[in-house]
Amino acid sequence: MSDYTWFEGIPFPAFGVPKETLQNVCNKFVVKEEDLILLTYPKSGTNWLVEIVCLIQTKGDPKWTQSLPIWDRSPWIETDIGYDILIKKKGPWLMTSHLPMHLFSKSLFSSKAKVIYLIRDVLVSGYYFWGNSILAKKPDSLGTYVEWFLKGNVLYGSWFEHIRAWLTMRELDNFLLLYYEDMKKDTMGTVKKICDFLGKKLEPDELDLVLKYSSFQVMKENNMSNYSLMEKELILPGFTLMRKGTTGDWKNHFTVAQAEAFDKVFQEKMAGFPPGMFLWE
Ligand code: PPS
Repeated sequence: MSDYTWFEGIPFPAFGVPKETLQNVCNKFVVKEEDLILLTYPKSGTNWLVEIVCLIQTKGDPKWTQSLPIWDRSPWIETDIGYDILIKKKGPWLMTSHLPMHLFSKSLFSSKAKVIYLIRDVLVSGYYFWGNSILAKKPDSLGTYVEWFLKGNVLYGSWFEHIRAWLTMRELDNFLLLYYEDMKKDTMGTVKKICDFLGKKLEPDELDLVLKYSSFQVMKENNMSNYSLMEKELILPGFTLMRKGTTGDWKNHFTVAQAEAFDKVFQEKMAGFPPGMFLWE
């Protein structure tokens, strides 16, 4: 079994996410008004979002995305390396986080810092990603992973609780909710939505460049974005960030019983949200 960093009853990767950093993020870190925070539960399409935001900032010029690792462009606040980069750097900050809401810096909730929260049906992606790294306990089958996932016994805790909590901010002006499934269907529409939210005006040819350089194929070949620079001792054969990049992959993997078990927990946990709130099939 992999070791974890346990914090407030939630397991985090033992490598790179120490308790002290989690405590600092939660209690000490002060978000600035001009910051932009990209928030996701793991495997929601975080890196795709980071790539798009970076390319919007450069108006489609890929020099930045092709010369600096993605985790240095938008540091992960809960990692020791990311936290260190952020506290040493003068703002405004672009940062990424998978943290559940109750463990994020309290300063966010009284600030006008912008937050983009991206959600996705993540289970199958997580099964392959964590299973091919040494960061998480390896399940003996997808069935076992489904059981762990439904109980929230996985890295970063319950996906359901993560979404429920962060979506309490969804009516705020400084909060943009995105869906991976929507991004796939209408990438240009999503990029324009992000531009509007950030107050960025890009020309049509610049928008085309954003799309081009954040495409699955280009990101897969970009060593600064495809995690090929990840420490080799953390990964197992078969590890990849850019696995398939599709929606609805559960249909290729779940048994009928697993799909029913998932639906049942989903209905219970997400009761209270308006119908049509979640876009996955
Ligand atoms: S992580 O490790 O939690 O930060 O992973 P995350 O980036 O959130 O999610 C990885 C999944 O996102 C897919 N991805 C993309 N899909 C479409 N287009 C682009 N450009 C893109 N970039 C990353 C990636 O393939 C992972 O999904 P799966 O289903 O595993 O392929």
